[in-house]
Amino acid sequence: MTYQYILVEPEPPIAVVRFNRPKVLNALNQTLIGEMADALETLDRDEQIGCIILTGNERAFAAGADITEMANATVVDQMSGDQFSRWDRVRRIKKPIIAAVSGWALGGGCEIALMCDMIVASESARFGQPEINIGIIPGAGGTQRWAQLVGKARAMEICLTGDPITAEEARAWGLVNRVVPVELYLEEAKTLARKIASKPPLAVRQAKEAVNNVFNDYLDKGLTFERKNFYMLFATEDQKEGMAAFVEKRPAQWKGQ
Ligand code: CO8
Repeated sequence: MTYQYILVEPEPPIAVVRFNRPKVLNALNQTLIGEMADALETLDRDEQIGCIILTGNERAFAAGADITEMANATVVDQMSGDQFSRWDRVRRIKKPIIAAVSGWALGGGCEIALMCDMIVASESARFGQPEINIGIIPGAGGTQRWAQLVGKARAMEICLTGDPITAEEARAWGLVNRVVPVELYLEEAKTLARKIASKPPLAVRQAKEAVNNVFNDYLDKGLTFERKNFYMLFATEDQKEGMAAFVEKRPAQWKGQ
């Protein structure tokens, strides 16, 4: 499997899918999201693979959606692009996915980590939803999954301040399974993945599906609601200003327009 923005490293019975845009901290462009969905679906069909790891590099898991790609998008571009159909494909993967996170997991990057079934973090990992700082909100499930996983007060703070939390805070909040030194996080994720891959595959699949069932009804409605609000913000001047300010490396001037 050869892709432009990800690397796929099969190590049966596990496989590692690695985001590979290091110069922009693995910012998620549309092509990368499509490649991730393709690779995960291919591995999901591969009988040799029992568990999948999604990772980035030590400095960044992924610093969010590619702001340069989104900066000039209109509501019509957002709606007609139907980008979330690619994200939905990740939700349908039947094999367990472990996020091995070091450095920044922000915006859409954090949302990918939260879509995974478990998270192993390095001590340097930082989780957050900084969309508010560029005039938008999370669009790939952040408002819904944070609220479900850590409660309303913490979800509000994450989404309204944009401030990230540390790996240790994420562990204390129940978001992360393990926190280990940076040189060990990928190996720790592989050990966990190999353990799961050694279990009976059909029982593993049914267990994942059953746990996710707790969240599914609420998520289906919540994701639709969040997407509408996300799209709507692309009609505002504050979204254009917020993203232009990021690209031009200056503070944004909000107008409430
Ligand atoms: N998009 C595009 N480029 C990025 C992004 C990004 N999200 N993040 C970092 N980069 C680029 C920088 O522009 C910089 O490029 P250059 O070297 O050409 O100037 C390079 O990566 C390195 O970044 P910094 O120099 O900024 O590195 P620092 O260590 O100083 O700062 C930070 C690291 C704090 C992570 C900083 O880069 C930052 O704030 N990045 C943006 C974080 C952010 O706002 N993420 C949310 C994006 S919006 C989003 O994810 C919405 C998801 C909606 C659903 C999905 C739809 C597709």
